[in-house]
Amino acid sequence: MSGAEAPTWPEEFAARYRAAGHWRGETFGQLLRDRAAEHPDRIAIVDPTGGRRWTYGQLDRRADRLAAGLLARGIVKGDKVVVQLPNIAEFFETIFALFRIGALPVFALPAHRETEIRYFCEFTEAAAYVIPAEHGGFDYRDLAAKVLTEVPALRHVFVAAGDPGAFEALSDVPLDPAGPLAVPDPPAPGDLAFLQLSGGSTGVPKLIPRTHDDYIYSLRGSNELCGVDADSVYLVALPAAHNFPLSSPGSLGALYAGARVVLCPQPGPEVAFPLIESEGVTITGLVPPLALVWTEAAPSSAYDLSSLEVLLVGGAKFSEEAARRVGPALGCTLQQVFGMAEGLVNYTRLDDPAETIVTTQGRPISPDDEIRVVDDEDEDLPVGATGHLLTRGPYTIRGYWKAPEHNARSFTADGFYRTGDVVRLTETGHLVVEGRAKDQINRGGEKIAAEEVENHLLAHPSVHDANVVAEPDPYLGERTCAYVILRKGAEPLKPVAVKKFVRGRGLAAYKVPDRVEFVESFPRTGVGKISKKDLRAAASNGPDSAGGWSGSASAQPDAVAAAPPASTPSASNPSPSTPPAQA
Ligand code: OOB
Repeated sequence: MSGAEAPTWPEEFAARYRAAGHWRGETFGQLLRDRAAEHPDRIAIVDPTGGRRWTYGQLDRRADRLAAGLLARGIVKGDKVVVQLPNIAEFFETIFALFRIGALPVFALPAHRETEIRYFCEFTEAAAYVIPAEHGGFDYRDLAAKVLTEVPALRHVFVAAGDPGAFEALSDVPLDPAGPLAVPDPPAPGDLAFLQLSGGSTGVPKLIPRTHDDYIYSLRGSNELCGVDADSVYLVALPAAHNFPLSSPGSLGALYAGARVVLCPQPGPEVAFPLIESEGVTITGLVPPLALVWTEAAPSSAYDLSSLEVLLVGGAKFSEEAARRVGPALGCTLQQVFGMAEGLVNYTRLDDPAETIVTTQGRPISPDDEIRVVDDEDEDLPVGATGHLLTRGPYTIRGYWKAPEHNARSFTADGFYRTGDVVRLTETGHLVVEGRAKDQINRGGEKIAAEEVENHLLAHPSVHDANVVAEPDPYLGERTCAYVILRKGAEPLKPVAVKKFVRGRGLAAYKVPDRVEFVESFPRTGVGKISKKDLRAAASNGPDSAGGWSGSASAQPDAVAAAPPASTPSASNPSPSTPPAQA
């Protein structure tokens, strides 16, 4: 069952998924070729920056020319290329060129910084890194220059937009292949197409290997359930590389259908609403905080939003009250989506009763998605009971990329993925997300692994121990609170200094704790483990409510005189994985 780099589906399952017509032997390179042949002059990509509109024929041709140029630079099948691009047309030119070659995009987000990018480049032994010159006031060329000195194996940096500075402009790479592009060894449908990032709950993000066949099946299934066809216009409001706007049904679903993809440089109403009006956008996807903002802005907006038929909301739990407001405010159908980059995606159906749409997170795409709701001992629970969600199916991975130890924990012996989500199944087969068992903060759809941030806090010379938990936030749903125990005798620290330290470690800004609280000790469970549950309860009671456990019988002093060095395991991190910064 185990491939060299990642476990894959056992042949009996693969055969079943093929026989059912889920896996149809398609590849991304070929699907764009087919759409371009069917309707070369239809618009595929609208990029309002620079007023660009590429037809299917043009996108196909651009992908071919870039692929030829990349091949000439020595980028070959199986190579990894870290792609960190905002919502610009070159994102699609780049990934389709790589798909054609069989090189694998590694989907970084624009928010990622030195720590994450260095780790992706090192861990995947990336051959190239594709960036914009600048975006959101940040200079990616400086970041690339740092990463290049630290990761000598990285051979190329390509700048896809703006002044390339010391690097090569992506626009200088394309070559005119003599005749149709000849790829020496084109990818097969069962080959890996790309590596997606997991939200993660461990010290470093895990990479998710997705194949052409499995991902394209999820696109086809999503299109069907979301009503996407050749006349649809999909607005990419969230970062293009994230799994939700990429595939649920997302830009790739839209391209699969021969529809139009409109790139939104910013997700706020002031930028998105004019685009909805001018491009006749029919469908888009948002995380809950943005859906709230759109819902509030729409009734008084001067823009005509009547083309919008479907608003998908997911990535984090959408409250029932907020869900009820979407239809009246935006005049469209709400579709809740509960998905994960590892695979399984659930949608409420467009024709579900209104109550189902506002109170559940949908049901799986595929009749072959297997869902189990289990207790702590992996025993199946009856319908209606709340438990851990396990899943297996035709587009859910069987293991992370190069992570055998982690895979042994995250997957059951018979291949079910342990999602870390706590759910309840309704009589109609819909899922209701009730909570989370994984040690993660879901900050308005952005996932933060507590352990990753804890490891960075532990690297501070004055920090003896640290625990990071979620606290409720009216807008984001959750934000992060870090509880920190200082070393005995250490200079007192201010919360702002701790945040600055974490930011200075080169982390994406959304991972920097929103609140830092200094405590003398951590609450303990009956068996003496640190109780994150109690920390979460304290965090939700607001500032200065922590520490109530200090005098309790189960409390033990945590700050010891002879504190261990910052990188050694501590009480809350018995075996912290090496943070990317120290990798
Ligand atoms: C999407 O993908 P990821 O990989 O960033 O995060 C997956 C996790 C889920 O395991 C769950 O914990 C949470 O995000 N989540 C939701 C949710 N949708 C995702 N929790 C509650 N309610 C929801 N509706 O976030 C993602 C991928 C594809 C489509 C949509 C979202």
